[in-house]
Amino acid sequence: FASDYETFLKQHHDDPKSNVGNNYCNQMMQRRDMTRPRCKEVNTFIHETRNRIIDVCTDGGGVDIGNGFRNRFRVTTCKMIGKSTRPPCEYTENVSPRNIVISCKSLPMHYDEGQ
Ligand code: T3P
Repeated sequence: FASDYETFLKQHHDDPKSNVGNNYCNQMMQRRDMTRPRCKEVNTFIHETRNRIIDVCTDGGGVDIGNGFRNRFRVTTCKMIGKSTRPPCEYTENVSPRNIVISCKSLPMHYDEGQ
């Protein structure tokens, strides 16, 4: 499952939060390859250490909710503006600590929203 983990990190891990100029989401979605061949509509970047993210997959690091583990992390969620997923795409960003859910196969694999 190592490659799923690498993909998870590429799409969802950015710590410390990169300083990429005036539009974080537009830059990061492109840099992390989520705007080709189509733009991904919603994607969250987690600004926490790898170890804290890996820890979420254990009972100590997150609350087991059956389909994954929940914890409160600092994140930036990027949302595509408009309906067309044809690049180039524009994104808005929402920055906050929020409850998120990560599903694991021993390592983090998949991002979900928490409540
Ligand atoms: P992935 O499986 O590549 O991690 O839920 C569908 C996809 O959208 C899934 O992608 C997770 C991603 N997503 C976010 O990253 N943040 C969000 O807030 C939501 C709702 C979805």
